[in-house]
Amino acid sequence: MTQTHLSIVALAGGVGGAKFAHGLAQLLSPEELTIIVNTGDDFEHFGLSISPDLDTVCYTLAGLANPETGWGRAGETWQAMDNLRQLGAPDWFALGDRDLATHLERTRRLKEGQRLTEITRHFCAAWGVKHPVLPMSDDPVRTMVDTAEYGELPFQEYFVKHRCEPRVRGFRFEGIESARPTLEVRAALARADAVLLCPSNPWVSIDPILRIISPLPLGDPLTGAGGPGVRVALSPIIGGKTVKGPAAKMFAELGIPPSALAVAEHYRGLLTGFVLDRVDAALAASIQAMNIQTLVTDTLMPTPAERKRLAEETLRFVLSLLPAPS
Ligand code: FO1
Repeated sequence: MTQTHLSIVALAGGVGGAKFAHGLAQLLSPEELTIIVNTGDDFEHFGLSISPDLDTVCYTLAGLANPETGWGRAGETWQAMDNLRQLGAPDWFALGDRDLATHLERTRRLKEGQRLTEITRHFCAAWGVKHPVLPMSDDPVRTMVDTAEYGELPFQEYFVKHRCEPRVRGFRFEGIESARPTLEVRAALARADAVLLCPSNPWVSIDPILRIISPLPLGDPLTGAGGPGVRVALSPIIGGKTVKGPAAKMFAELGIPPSALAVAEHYRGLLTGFVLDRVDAALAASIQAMNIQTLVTDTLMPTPAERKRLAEETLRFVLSLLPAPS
């Protein structure tokens, strides 16, 4: 597939989102694809402003990501971290030397008054990322995880420090009420033919973005009038498990058996299409019964070629869902 002349917006967070966005970026031009990224995972550490999901998406698109972890940079060195450890500093969040430069410069620019959107655009240009990567908002949003053992934990403490082990009772997105979608996010959604919800964690990666953009008109799913009528999600849950990250564990702890069907139900009322793995083919009928069209395919993305293949199949599916031109 080459030029589709479609305008696609992908909502992404975490490693699964970054991989799928990379697949899309191999097929669509920068005019055709915009990626809106979760910033609820952002936090301050050692006085630095860290935006893990933005960095994961940008490093992945730039071909700079660490292939083993999916986050951080390839060929990383750890001199600063080793020295911090020697000084007795907190070492639960691993900051590589190259990655540290990103946080130092982001923090400096934010302190100068630049918007996170502008800073991300500048970083993308420096790293050779051509597709627009937009933070969901320039206003701070902080995901808080309510846990049985520790009460409310800031997201990175839950995710990294406690290795997602505490039992989840719910989520709160601090600052979400006053956070606004940026002009760039509004413009991308206004011209979009379709919005794709990447195979990211529905609770902590996609929900904050949906909360931010929910005041914007999403259009009629049948006619496409008034906004991007086609909305397609990809399941991050395959055979009841997540490839990476705590999404399946979160569903279970919130009393919902984890499955692709549970993901489709989570987004109920929003979707026109849903992509699920072959191992979950038996769930397709129940999803179709919710008036959501389905694509059943291989959704694992172990290689860049697989990312591209899944993106290509998803785009063909999107094309089939678009209203016929009148
Ligand atoms: N994830 C970890 O599991 N351990 C880490 O030490 C860690 C460090 C880190 C540094 C920079 C960065 O951009 C991401 C980092 N991540 C780390 C990943 C990150 O916390 C999560 O992938 C996301 O927030 C979840 O979407």
